[in-house]
Amino acid sequence: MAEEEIASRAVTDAEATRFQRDFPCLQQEAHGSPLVYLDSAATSQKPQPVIDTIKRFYETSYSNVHRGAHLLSERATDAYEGARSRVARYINAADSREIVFVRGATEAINLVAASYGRANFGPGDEILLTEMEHHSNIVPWQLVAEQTGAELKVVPITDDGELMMERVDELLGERTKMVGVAHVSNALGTVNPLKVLVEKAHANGTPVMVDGCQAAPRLAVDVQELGCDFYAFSGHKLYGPSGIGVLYGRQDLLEAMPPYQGGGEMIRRVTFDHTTYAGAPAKFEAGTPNIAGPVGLHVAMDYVADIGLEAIFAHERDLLDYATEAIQQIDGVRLIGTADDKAGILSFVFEGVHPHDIGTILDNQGIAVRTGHHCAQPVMDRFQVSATTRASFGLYNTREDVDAFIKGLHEVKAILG
Ligand code: 7TS
Repeated sequence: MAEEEIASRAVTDAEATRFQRDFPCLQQEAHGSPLVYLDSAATSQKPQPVIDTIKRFYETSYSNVHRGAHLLSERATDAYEGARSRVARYINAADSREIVFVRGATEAINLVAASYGRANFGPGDEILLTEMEHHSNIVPWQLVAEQTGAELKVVPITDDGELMMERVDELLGERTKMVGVAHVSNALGTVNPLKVLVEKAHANGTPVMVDGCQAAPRLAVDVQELGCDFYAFSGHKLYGPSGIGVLYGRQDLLEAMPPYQGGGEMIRRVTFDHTTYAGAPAKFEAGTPNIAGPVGLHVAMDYVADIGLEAIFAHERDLLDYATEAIQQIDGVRLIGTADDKAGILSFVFEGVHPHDIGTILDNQGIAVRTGHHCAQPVMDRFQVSATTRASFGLYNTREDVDAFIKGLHEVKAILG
């Protein structure tokens, strides 16, 4: 996309300031200064319509779903299934039966690893991951590898934090039974060339599991265009409630997969001798689900879609460029993650200063960032650091927030530098 076109479609700072007013949690001071929230990659704040809808749902329509023959159950079921259709539209799935409600991205990936993996992996088979994965797209595959005798292979990353795409062809082989990749890296901000990767994997007959946790809140996701087989994300990073997430799976794959957990609502017929299962997605939603979660997520998706994901991405990208330029003027700063294609996530280290100290000094000025390994220890190993400081942007951040953050870093330097 041409740069002017991106700029003309970006959320403006004035709009972001207006959106900020929709988020009650942002209307407060922290340690005597106005709160500057730069930790949306960990979790985002919730707009008033999401909070109000959840409250109203509990006040007027709450009941269990898919069972009672009464008015409230009907209302709750309609709201729950309406949310499923909303999610399908959000990521352009072909059918709402391809949407499984889970606890979050972590559970979505565990579900695929346990169900698809145990059914399809054997000794000597390979699972191809990348060096920039979040632990939740590594450990579930390690668990199933231990159980099946499969092995992990890893696509390395460059000094800029980009996938070494030229290594993919040699790593994809006859034994590769799954590719697992983040759409956007939470530790580096890199946006991965998914379409190319999916094409390569499919040419090899290998399905692709995408961890879309950091992409779904900031990029327009079209699972049909991407061509991926599975796509996972969490509601809480998408301005919705925590405890609700989404697994998208291609219908033929979901139908062929065995259940992940057993219990109520996932069966067709149960006897002590034999049980038959419901079709997807019910087969993967055993027990009473999080009922209000999808209802809140529905409204969060409406909120984000009204603003427009292209406009949100362009705005976060503007903040990233503005912050990147300013932070590079500070002596001793080293950026971790300098890919060409980056989303609104800025990770860095400060020579001789521990990230936790940076986090504490910024917090004293009301600025919330995340410090640590970001559940991506292989990334830390790759860049030979134990931790980074990370500022991440949301639709409600402004250049004024970035100015406060940069001023805060100068303060860090004055105290510790
Ligand atoms: N994948 C990515 C890329 C993530 O960023 C996260 C959470 C997860 C998976 C797991 O999501 P969950 O909702 O199931 O926990 N990332 C972060 C983070 O960067 N800081 O706190 C949580």
